[in-house]
Amino acid sequence: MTPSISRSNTPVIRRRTWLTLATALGLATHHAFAQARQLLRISTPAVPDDWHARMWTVMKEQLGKTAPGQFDVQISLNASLFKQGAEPVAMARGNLEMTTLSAFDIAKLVPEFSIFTAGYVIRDPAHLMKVFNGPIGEELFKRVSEKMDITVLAPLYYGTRQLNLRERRNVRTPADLKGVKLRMPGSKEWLFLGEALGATPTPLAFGEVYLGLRTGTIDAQDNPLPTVKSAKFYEVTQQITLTGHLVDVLFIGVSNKLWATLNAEQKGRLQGAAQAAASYNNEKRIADENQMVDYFKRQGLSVTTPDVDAFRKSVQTTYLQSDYAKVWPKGLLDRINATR
Ligand code: KDO
Repeated sequence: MTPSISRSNTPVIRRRTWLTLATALGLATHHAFAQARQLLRISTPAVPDDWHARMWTVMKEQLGKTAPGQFDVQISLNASLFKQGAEPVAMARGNLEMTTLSAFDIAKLVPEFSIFTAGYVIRDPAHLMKVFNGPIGEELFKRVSEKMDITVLAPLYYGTRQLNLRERRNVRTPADLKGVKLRMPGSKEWLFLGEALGATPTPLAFGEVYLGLRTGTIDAQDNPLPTVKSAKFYEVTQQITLTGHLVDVLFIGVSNKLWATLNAEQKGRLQGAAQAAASYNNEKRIADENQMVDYFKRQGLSVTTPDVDAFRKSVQTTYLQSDYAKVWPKGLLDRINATR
């Protein structure tokens, strides 16, 4: 067959061959590009409306701008990928790249971290950020990397934990919580905090708390107020008691398995995006926390203020007399207290 002649004088058959070749090349490049993207699977028990869930989208969007096409960020909320507390093991096995770790998760493997699981140690969000963004954080994150194979990219303020009771009760001091089945996440470090508050701690995963409160298998739970709102615990409780017992922190962590494969520029981009996510969370959460008491009152809950000094004294004494305090590095508590 004689090839027809195009206006450009290029034989159509040759043009088609070029087109096919170019398309194939394009596809191959696209494929290689897609393959080169670093898989970043994120798992968290956080509910979609909570700030530490939304912040992952902030991180993803920032990475999309600063490192386009380099990361494949997959966000799983509501503990739909790994159950609460199982994330560090999943990371060690190479099944997960990122999560938020609590001080309680870390204390299982880095015992000195239990200092941050003790009530009334960190004073407020500003104190928390100073402690973790300074030399204390640096030293402790080194230990986390060595012992857990996880690099901490950013600390974040999770909020100040308050008591939230299913039924109204006069709570002034820890003695008033005697016999109250207080739900705590399922590890001995968490249960100890519940005990130190004077209650009967009952382990339960975050995702089961709503039903536990509704059915009465638990009498109370503790969480920061923005989470009481976003997880809708206020629908199944009648009282909030402002114990303020734990100014809680979470850490955005990445597995060292992934971290080691990144070049310096990618590390910088990922750290920058994680820090932007943490700042977003902190800003939104603090603003939200300030309006929460009014919000819950409007929802018909009673919001009470106990004798916080009595709680502080009792919780601090319980911790200082416990085995936990025995592994706290000498002088660390004083250094934390002295951080301003
Ligand atoms: C909870 O289970 O009470 C807790 O607040 C513990 C935190 O460390 C963290 O795991 C949090 O749940 C989840 O992110 C859900 O908000």
